[in-house]
Amino acid sequence: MANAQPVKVLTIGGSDSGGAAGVQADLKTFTALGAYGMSALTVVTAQNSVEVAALERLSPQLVAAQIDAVLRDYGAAAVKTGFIGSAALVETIARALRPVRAQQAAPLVVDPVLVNHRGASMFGADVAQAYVTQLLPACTVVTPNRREAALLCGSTVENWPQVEGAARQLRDMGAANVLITGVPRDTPHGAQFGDAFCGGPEVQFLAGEYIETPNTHGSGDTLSAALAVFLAQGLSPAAAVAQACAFTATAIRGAVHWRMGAGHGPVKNM
Ligand code: PXL
Repeated sequence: MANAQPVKVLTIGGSDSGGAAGVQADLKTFTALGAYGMSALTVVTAQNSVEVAALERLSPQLVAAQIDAVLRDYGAAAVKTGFIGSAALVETIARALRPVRAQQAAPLVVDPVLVNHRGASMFGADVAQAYVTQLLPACTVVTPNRREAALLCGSTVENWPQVEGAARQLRDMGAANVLITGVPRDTPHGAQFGDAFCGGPEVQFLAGEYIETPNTHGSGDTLSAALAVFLAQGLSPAAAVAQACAFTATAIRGAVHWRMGAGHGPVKNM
């Protein structure tokens, strides 16, 4: 149909004034993939490609009010969470999402934003614990990188056997599907780089390519946003993950030589 109504997708996350990451990356990705984007902001950052200069949190009441307002009128065919940043807010969001999960069975993608781009933990252990108790049991797919998987599991996640163990553990914690991003794997043909997907007993290695570029700011947001769109469009989790990984690789490749700011620039997700 030429003018079919788009699927409606809600992102719950932070504003990046630089437009590379957070809700801005999500909304660009939604539009690029033909979805109708809606947003509930958790924090506002003053940020560019070099630094986060300031950050202000919105009240749990205002975050819940945004989610409620969107869901009771528009509804959502899928929801993703990004930057949340406090245990109380994780709980607020889990509670606010209960109706859409129960009544509309909307898929939920949880991108557990716990570390900065250098891999350093940004919050106390209570935030990771809140994800484990409140959001993992409700989610369709959780998309941690290796460091985030380690914080959620309370273990080291460096090599492939540890990645496999963490993926299974996250499923045991209640996540229906797990995608651990940016993982290494030794093969008879040498070291490979990719992602690990687990939607059942087996953990699958999804081979990718390591693309050398400073412009990866927002790549994780882009991946989880694309995943939410493909789930909203009715793809299975495994198919949606494959399509989202392909979209993200194309977005990173498309911006390899950009020089948008002086630091870590955006990916081409629009
Ligand atoms: O990419 C993770 C992320 C999510 N949300 C916000 C961010 C970032 C990283 O910069 O600023 C608001």
